[in-house]
Amino acid sequence: MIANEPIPVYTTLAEVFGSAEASLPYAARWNDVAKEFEKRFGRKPSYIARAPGRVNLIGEHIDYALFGVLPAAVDRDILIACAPRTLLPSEHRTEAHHEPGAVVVENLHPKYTRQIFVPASKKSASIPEEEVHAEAWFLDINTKELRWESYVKAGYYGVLNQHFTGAEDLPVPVDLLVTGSVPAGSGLSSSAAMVVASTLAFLATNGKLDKKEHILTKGELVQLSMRNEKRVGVNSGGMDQAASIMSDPSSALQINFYPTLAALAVPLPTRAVFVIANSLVVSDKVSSAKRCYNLRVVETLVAARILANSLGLTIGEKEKVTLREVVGLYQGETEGQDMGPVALEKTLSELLNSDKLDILKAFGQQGCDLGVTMEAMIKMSGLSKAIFDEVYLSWVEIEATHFQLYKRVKHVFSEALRVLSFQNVCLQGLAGDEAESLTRLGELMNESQESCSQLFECSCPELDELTRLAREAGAVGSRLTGAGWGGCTVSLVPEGQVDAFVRKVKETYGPYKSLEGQALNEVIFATKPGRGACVYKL
Ligand code: NG1
Repeated sequence: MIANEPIPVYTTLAEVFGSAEASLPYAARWNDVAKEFEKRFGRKPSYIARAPGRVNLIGEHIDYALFGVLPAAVDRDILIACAPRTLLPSEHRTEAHHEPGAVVVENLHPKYTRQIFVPASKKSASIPEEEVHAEAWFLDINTKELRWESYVKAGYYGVLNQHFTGAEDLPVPVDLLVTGSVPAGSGLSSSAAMVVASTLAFLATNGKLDKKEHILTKGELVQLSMRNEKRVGVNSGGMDQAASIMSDPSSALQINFYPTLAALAVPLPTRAVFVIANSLVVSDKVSSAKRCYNLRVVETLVAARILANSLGLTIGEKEKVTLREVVGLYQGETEGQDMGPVALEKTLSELLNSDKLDILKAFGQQGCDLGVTMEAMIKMSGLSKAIFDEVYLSWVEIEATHFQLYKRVKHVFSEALRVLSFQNVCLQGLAGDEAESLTRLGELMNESQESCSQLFECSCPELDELTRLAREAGAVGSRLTGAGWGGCTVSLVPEGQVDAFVRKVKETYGPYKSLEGQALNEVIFATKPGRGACVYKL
């Protein structure tokens, strides 16, 4: 089981990349960040934490409904060179960065300026009243606007609160230098890569990866990083952290979240090449969360309750039941049990092809284009307004006049089915005919794009256009990847046709016309599954 494997801590780059030869193209970048760390902080780094971005092949916006997804790590990543500083006795701590747990973080990219922050312990007077809760440590994270250091702080949060609960046990001050090659806001999950790398950097510098009595597993790091990332203000599912941590270069990763986190390597057809193309529309998930990402999380959760009620299932008043759990209860699955892919496929198809989802449409309305109002939604949920607010709105800010419950569930169920079909084609092949397999995988990707665009409304005109141009340029399938509303597309192109495909897209997609050379190569490139996160001990 991948989730039970330990977090790899390597001592050579050859181990990081599988062989000395494979490490060659990357060595200069790793050396540069180590040298630059020494120049800026006056000593060598003790560790370099690495976490990759990911491309999601199929299964969009269904991880937080607890359905399985199929991403793969890419070779673009975040590196954090880091070293602890000695914690001076209190009388010698003259500046903020001498305090226990103080962090000085710099970024090789000049756009991201140097930040210094000090975590406050619960007893400290500087913590705002409303933030004094069960946790031992507090870090001030701005959840209203996108700030680069928020992701560093998010990674630190869980490490502090999980590992430094005793009064005697204090975190060391740490210096960090970050460099990233995952384009930000592009749907390749630079955010999760930052959070995972940051979590690893703080664990390593505080000696928490060397503990003999408890070796941190990949599954535990996924759970910790998932909780950490939510601190930034986006109620994300666990796909990105799982892909960043558990990926393997030989295959894509089927990640299941229910009943527990589990990952399975899924080999891809040998002639399948996945090409990533950036729409050049930046998707700022934090600033748009209340109208986009977080709104979708709330819509799918409320829809799950309404559907459960209409199917006669019993759901506790304060339970935030997910769509996957509702499907399980409907099928007769008991707690902790997994009905398996065959039964899941059958149950999802039955629900989609029946009129059972009609309950989610607006009352007395023929079409469902308008969606339901907040008032109607509360009534449909069967909860009082007070309980509804507590369960569905107290932890998140959303902004909408109408809620599209029917369309969202149609997308989630059909997308979950497409993930199962995609895996089947990869695992079994279509009677050994690779061309036929590629065609089928491409169709599933195209259907996914249509569903994201029309039902989940997480595409945008540029993504629709870029996927269309990709199909015209020879892709057998093309879709947005990641949260959407901008960012990248992923296209499936048969091996041997990639160069012609890339050339054609470069010529036809409007926003690429002003780019040339390396800048153009940066926005469209072929990718293959990459390695998961690790720590390099220098
Ligand atoms: P990206 O593309 O990294 O923003 C987001 C979520 C995922 C998943 C996808 C949509 C985060 C960190 N990740 O991915 O969990 O829900 O959207 O499938 O928010």
